[in-house]
Amino acid sequence: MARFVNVAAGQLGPIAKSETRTEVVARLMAMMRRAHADGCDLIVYPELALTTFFPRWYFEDQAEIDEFFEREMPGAETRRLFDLARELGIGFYLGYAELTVEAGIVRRYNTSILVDRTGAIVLKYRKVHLPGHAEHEPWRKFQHLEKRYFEPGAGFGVTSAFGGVMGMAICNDRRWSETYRVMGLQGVEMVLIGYNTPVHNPPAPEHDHLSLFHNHLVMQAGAYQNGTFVVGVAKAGIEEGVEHIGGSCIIAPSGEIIASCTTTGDEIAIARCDLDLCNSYKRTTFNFDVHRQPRAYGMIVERKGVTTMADGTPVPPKA
Ligand code: CDV
Repeated sequence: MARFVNVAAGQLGPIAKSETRTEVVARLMAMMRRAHADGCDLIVYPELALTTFFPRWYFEDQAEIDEFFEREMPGAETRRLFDLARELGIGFYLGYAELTVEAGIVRRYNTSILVDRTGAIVLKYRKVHLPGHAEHEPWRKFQHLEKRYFEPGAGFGVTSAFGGVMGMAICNDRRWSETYRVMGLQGVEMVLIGYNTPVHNPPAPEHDHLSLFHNHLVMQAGAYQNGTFVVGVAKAGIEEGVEHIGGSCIIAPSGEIIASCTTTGDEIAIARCDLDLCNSYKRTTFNFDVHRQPRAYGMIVERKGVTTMADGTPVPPKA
């Protein structure tokens, strides 16, 4: 019997710094209603979907930073989204900034949750690949201070939900093949990814014209090489003066884009995903049990990086 998941990529246009959680949640709810009316089982929202993308600013006052964080999920303003999901019988992926206290220590993560049709959180993920920098760098047109405001999460879990094996990642994670492979090794069938990607990359402006191409390249490769659907969802448009790519899309295990948003505003793109399609890749070209050679891959976990000299010569790190 075929296993279908009707999924919506719930792209958001910009969120102003002055916009309240209540206003943003109303936008999310409007898209959830639309997705439900179109027969969806699941809607995927972007990374940090409840606020503006605040790591673009350097704040000295921790209290000001903490205004962007959620202390509970659901909380007072987000409960309505969970209630609506339960009422409509639709699930969702939501990215947000999480503040939690573990053994008396305050921790801050860039987090996503997967909520099922009953409104229950069935999986939580904390972003592993935090991009950017930790110190104020005034030479940039805008900051990217994720390394200052968050600590990295521990890994990539999956869960059985919506009739398949579901996994999550957040933004920069999508550029790393390890992200998909760790979930691929757990049999993932649909990877949900929210992102905020400025068109301009201050350390490498020569790549700016390729930002949409790279967005699709990495997600399409991750889907194909692991025989999984990938749903990539942007917060798009010009937010607080910074232009972000859109390009939200749903990708089949073939690596083909099967649905995509065409604007940089609030928009949903929908696809009917047959999860059994994953098997035609997982049982042939990418049958990991038959074809992988882990004995040849040790360096992937043993070595973190390599320094390349100006003339291209690689210098391995000291032991
Ligand atoms: N929010 C992100 O993780 N953004 C990163 C870049 C642009 C710093 C990304 O990989 O899209």
